[in-house]
Parts: sequence; structure tokens; C-alpha cells
Amino acid sequence: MIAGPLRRCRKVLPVIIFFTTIVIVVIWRLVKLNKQNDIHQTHVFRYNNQEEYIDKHGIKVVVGHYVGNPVNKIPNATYDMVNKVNFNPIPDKGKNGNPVVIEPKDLLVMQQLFQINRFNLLASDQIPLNRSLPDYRRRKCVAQFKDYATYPKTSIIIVFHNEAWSTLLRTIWSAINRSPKELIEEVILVDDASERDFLRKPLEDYIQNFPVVVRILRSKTRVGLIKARLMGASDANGEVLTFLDAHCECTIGWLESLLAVIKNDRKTVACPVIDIINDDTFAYVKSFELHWGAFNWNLQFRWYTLGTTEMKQRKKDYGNAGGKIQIAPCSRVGHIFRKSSPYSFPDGINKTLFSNLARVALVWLDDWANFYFKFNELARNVKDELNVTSRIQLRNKLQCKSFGWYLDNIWPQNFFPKEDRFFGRIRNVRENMCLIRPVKKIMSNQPMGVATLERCLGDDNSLEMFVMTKDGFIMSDDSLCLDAPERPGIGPLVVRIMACSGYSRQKWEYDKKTKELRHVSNHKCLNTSGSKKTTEGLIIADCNGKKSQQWTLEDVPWK
Ligand SMILES: *[C@@H]1O[C@H](CO)[C@@H](O)[C@H](O)[C@H]1NC(C)=O
Ligand SMILES: *[C@@H]1O[C@H](CO)[C@@H](O)[C@H](O)[C@H]1NC(C)=O
Ligand SMILES: *[C@@H]1O[C@H](CO)[C@@H](O)[C@H](O)[C@H]1NC(C)=O
Ligand SMILES: *[C@@H]1O[C@H](CO)[C@@H](O)[C@H](O)[C@H]1NC(C)=O
Ligand SMILES: *[C@@H]1O[C@H](CO)[C@@H](O)[C@H](O)[C@H]1NC(C)=O
Ligand SMILES: [Mn+2]
Repeated sequence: MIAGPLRRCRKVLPVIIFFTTIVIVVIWRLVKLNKQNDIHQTHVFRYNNQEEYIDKHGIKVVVGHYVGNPVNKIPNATYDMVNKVNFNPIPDKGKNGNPVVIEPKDLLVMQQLFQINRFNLLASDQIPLNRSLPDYRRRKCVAQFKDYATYPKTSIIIVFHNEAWSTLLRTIWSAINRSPKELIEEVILVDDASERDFLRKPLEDYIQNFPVVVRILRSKTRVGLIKARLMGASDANGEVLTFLDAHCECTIGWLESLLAVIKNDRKTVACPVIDIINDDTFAYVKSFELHWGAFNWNLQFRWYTLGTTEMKQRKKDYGNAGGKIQIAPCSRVGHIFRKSSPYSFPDGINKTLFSNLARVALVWLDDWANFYFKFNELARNVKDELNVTSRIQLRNKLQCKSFGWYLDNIWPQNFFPKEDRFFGRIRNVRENMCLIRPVKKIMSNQPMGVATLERCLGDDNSLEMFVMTKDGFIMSDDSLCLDAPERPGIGPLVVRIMACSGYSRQKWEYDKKTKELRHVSNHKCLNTSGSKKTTEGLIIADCNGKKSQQWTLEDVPWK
């Protein structure tokens, strides 16, 4: 695949997961990619859409996962609507990243047009291609990067498939207008077999207008995001490759900050802070810098909030190349996050998605591959059809470290099972029921809720699976932890399952003899609710040795 970053193996897993969801990455190319062979063996793997939430700090959080297509209740968009450019900019619309308000008389058309790209195309078509955007950079960013003339030049590679005219061109204009021209070698548009009329001759004519070289490469068949990016990469002339989604807007200083990272350490992959362009209003919304990208038990990409230790680490790391993926805090690019995918999948969404996930698991997860397949039936069903021999050979050739090493060293806060961790069900002796993790997300990017008991389920159901670490954290998928208050309040001390924080209120110890689960900081014991309704949730109470405070930790094999 991308030979440069792959050489640095500790980066590989985040690179793979990131490449599928992250909209913009910048890498230094070390090797000219001309082996057709390599390109054929790279498979498409993409979470095709994102969801946004406001988390408990009032911060917008974006989460990538597949939602599916909404039911059509509105008249379908006509052939004309789909194939015509209806771009009709109104000066000041969307100015400074402001939301666009659609007039009531246009609401039906708006809804029809929305179906085409799954964002508000009518709003986009009213916004000038050079609209202004707010500058959300910290103050110290503004004076930095003055020596950009010494930075390497980049090829900007933009893959599109049936992209709307206005979003595609606004992406290109914003990238060019807000960058020093001397840093852009060229812009390469890669057309992954689009079907729209306006993306052919009209686009070819239009690109002559740009003040830098803009070229179009076309794939005859649908190859998917990654193969299309590689197509652009193998044709690029720049020293650095910048990959950009086709529905972004770059803000001032975006490129210099990214290239500065690469210049300092050519083995780093740089990524901007990705702000949100609202899919309904096209408002430019600031997102939060202090999140880390990771993946859950289903290998779905997730942003998790930084805990106490990471927050300190991040402060130290600011501007200091760590040799992996680095978020450049002075680079901000807006991206339209959609609630559902507008793309078709020629082989079907399930086959495409789960073949790709199964490949990642087979190639990279070692002992944890079976753990992934255990809880992901669709991937399990396709895994035997896959041939990943050459990928495993590549991994061996590059002497990549193991997934276990990755979990220990790169991602110590992970919530995956391990040799020295308990993994399995937590059963209450009195009720003969099991602890279950919440699945509802209430205005946050991670599910959370009171800790409750349910009828115990089988080994193949991950809802009742928990990890208990040597440090005493009882964790579950999506970085959730068993959490209890440290100080008495009004009423019972209610136990919750919520985002892992690393704080002592989430530390427990298990006494094998008494079967008690003790809250470390206040020595109270995990107790059933006392109410008949299991939804009432567990509490911590003074330890009394009764069965309502006895728990069995039932190992479940995961390898
Ligand atoms: C829209 O198109 C789909 C598929 O082409 C069709 O099933 C559906 O009935 C159409 N809806 C309307 C409201 O025309
Ligand atoms: C955008 O372009 C138009 C026409 O060229 C110009 O009048 C306007 O000032 C520009 N707006 C910004 C924000 O640069
Ligand atoms: C994908 O798999 C899920 C779960 O088995 C199923 O409900 C869904 O209908 C499938 N979707 C497609 C498009 O095949
Ligand atoms: C898998 O691919 C390798 C080359 O990448 C090939 O040598 C091998 O025969 C293939 N195995 C099967 C079962 O097709
Ligand atoms: C602990 O659980 C038992 C059994 O459900 C209940 O009777 C008792 O009231 C609980 N303890 C407290 C302090 O609520
Ligand atoms: Mn995108």
C-alpha cells in the first residue's frame, strides 16, 4: 500500500483504520508507486458515513459508522436534478461559515435535492465557492509557519464519486485560495467512475480556470476510495501527498501546518483538526481537538475523549513529532459529515464492508482476530473466502510489531482482553443475572447508563462481556467503565457504566474468597439494587457478605 508510512510499523494499525474514515491525511512519499500488483491487492475499506453528537461537555463529536439509507417519503429527485448543475450562488450566503436558511417555498425541492448527496445540496448551491470561514486557530498558530518557503511541495489528491458540483469546487477553491501557491505542486482529481454528466466535459473545461495545475484521472470501474487514492498517488509529482475528501473546506493556514509536521519528520502522517460542516445548513462548526481516534471491538472507528493521563501527554506532545499519526492543531479543515451514505456498493454494503474488516482482522490482529470474529458473524462468514497471504508477507517483510505490542505500547488505555486481564461475564449470585453494558447513546458519543443486570446471555454476545484490568478497571466495548461516586450524596450511591476516565472512582478489586467487588477508594461493595426492577441499577453499599454482594467472574475464552 503506501510504502512510506508502512515502513514505520507501529503506525500501521491507526493508519489503516484512519485511512478509511479520516478525510485528510498528509504523507511523505518515499517510493514511487508503480507496481500495478500492489494496487490490485489493496481492498476498499470504508466507513461510509459519520454521525455527530454533542457530548457532555457540549462538544460536537463525530463518530463514523454505517447507518443505512433513510426511507424515502419525498418525491425522488429527477434525472435532471441529478445531472444538472444548479449552482446559483448568492453573495453573503454562508458567509463566515454561517448557516444557510432555506426559504419555505423551496423546502420541498430542498428535500428532493437532499437525497442525491445526503446533504443539503440546495444550501450548498447557494453558497459562493469562495465563502469566508471563521479562523478557529489558537493565537500562537497565526504567527507560526512563516518559513513555509522551505517546506516540501505537495500534490493534493481528491477522490470523488458522484460528488456535487458546488461541494467539489468549493473544496478545490478553498484548498488553493488558502494555501501559498508555491507549496502546491498540483491538484489531482480522481474520478471513481462517477455517473454525472457535469463531472465529465464541464469539469474538464472548468479546471482550466485554476491558478495551479489541476488534472483529472478517471477510473473506468468503481474501485473504491483507497484504490482511487493510490491511483492518484502513483501519478503524483509532489514530494508529499495530501489526501482530501471531495466535500471539505480548508481554512487559512491549513496546509503550512500540515507540511511543517512532515518536514520535521518525514515518517509522520499528519492530519488536521477536522471541523464540521453541517449537512443541513452548511454551517462551519468548530470541533474539539482533544479526542483520540481508536476503534472498538467491531473495528469501527471511534473518537474517545482523552482521559487524565492522555491529556497530560497531549500537552507534552504539542508540536512534537511522535513518529505516528499526528494531529496538527494549527491546521483546521471542515468536512461535511453525513448521517447516511449516498454511495452505492456494487458488491453490496455487507460484502464490501465485512470483507474489508475481516482482512484487517486476519492481517493485523493476531490472537485478537478470533476475538473479532467471535462477535462479528458477518465478517466470520466471509473470512474463509479471503486471501491475505501477500499482505501477511508484506507485514512480515516490514517486521511489524505484534498487535499485543500495539495494545501495550501505543494504546495502553485499550479495552481489549489480554492474558493478564479477566475477560467474561460478571454474574450476581443472588439474582443469577449478569452485568450488561448500556447501548443507548444519550447526546454523547459513547453509550452510558446505570449499571444493570440482565438474564445471562451466551458466549457469543458481547453485551455482557467485560474486561477487568490489573489496575482494577472494569471495562467494556467502546471504552466504557464501571463507575461509582466517591463521596456520599443524597440517596443510594448509584453505579454507572460510562466513558473510562482513568480516575480512581472507576477502580475496583475482586476478592475471590468473599466474591465481593469492592470499590477501591471507599471500600464499599457492589450491591444489587434492592428494588425488583433491574432497571433501577446497581449501587455500592457497606460490605455485608450477603449474596446480593457476591459476584462470580466467569471466564469466557476469546482467542
Ligand atoms: C423513488 O425511487 C425508488 C427506487 O427507484 C422507488 O422504489 C420509490 O417508490 C420512489 N419513490 C417515490 C416517492 O417516487
Ligand atoms: C469571492 O469572489 C467574488 C467574485 O470574484 C468577490 O466579489 C468576493 O469578494 C469574493 N469573496 C471573498 C470572501 O473573497
Ligand atoms: C446486511 O446484513 C444485515 C445483518 O445480517 C442485514 O440485516 C441487512 O439486510 C444486510 N444488508 C444488505 C444490504 O444486504
Ligand atoms: C493466495 O495468494 C497468493 C499470492 O498472493 C497465492 O500464491 C496463493 O496461491 C493464493 N492462495 C489461494 C488459496 O488462492
Ligand atoms: C443490597 O441488595 C439487597 C438485595 O437486593 C437489598 O435488599 C439491599 O437493600 C441492598 N443494600 C442497600 C444498602 O440498599
Ligand atoms: Mn467524506
